[in-house]
Amino acid sequence: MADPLRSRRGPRDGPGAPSLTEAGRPLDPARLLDRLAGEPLVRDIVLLESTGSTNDDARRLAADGAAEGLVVVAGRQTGGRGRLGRAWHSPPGVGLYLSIVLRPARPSSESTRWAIAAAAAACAACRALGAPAATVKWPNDVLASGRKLAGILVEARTAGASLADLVVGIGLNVSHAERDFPPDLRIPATSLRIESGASVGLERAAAEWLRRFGPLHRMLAAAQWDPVADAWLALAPAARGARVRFAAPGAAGSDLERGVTDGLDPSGALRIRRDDGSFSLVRDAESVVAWEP
Ligand code: BT5
Repeated sequence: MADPLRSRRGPRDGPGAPSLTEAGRPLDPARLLDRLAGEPLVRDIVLLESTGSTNDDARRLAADGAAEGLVVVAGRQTGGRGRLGRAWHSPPGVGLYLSIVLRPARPSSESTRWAIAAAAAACAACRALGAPAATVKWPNDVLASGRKLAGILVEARTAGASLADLVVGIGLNVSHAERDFPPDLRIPATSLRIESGASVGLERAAAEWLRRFGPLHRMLAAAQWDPVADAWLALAPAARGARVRFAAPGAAGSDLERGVTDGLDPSGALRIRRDDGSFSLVRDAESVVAWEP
């Protein structure tokens, strides 16, 4: 991990600091904590100018005993990760790359609930930050006009059947221009700036997410799933009533079935009603190969 700045002051504060508008300025931990006044989730912030992956850093700190509420945030990532070994493109200065350590005393089978909560909070934050048409695609992509605005990566460490700790990472495209994205993304990408034309600062983006995620996390930690699922469903129009083609668990790779989405089960899996009235539960995004209008 490179150069942690644990202080609550940003690296550019003080005399001689460059005068920058909030957009384009590095995230400042003190200003982020000010913005979070009244939201108790964040206890400490590790700010890194550059790192491999904030999720890796947060997992290491969690394994070393970091308390719930430790946030790792970086100006850029050289090895930003998505799910299944995929990369998260993390150029300097334009994106939010943030991970938080959580320690809910819950069964490990519930870890996907936190991905659902984090995605709902990210989508609601994006709506508040100038992308009013943002929606969630199951389980945890935030899209605007079919382009990806944010992604969530939840990684759990277990102790027996319980969660030892959870690291929830968010990558949110804030002030990218079109040219800042690589051409070969699976889903085209977008940013808050592209969606709204307006400038959003990284602290504001982080605060909007954390202020929404905090209450959802506390509900899940208190075993309250329904309000979190409802918050997510309200932002995920394709999660109910959309025709899909999907691979049922255990099916051979090319063996696809058709059905209609029917919300979430309590583990966060997508329920799909087949045309014959039976149900299937899908647990990984790759099993749903086509969302039909
Ligand atoms: C995700 O994975 O969407 C989860 C991304 C989580 C990133 C955060 S950043 C802070 C923390 N530290 C980390 O190392 N990770 C977390 P997935 O659903 O697997 O999507 C990955 C796919 O999204 C890639 O294969 C690309 O096609 C696409 N992609 C990569 N970078 C992107 C970007 N900046 N914007 C939009 N799409 C992107």
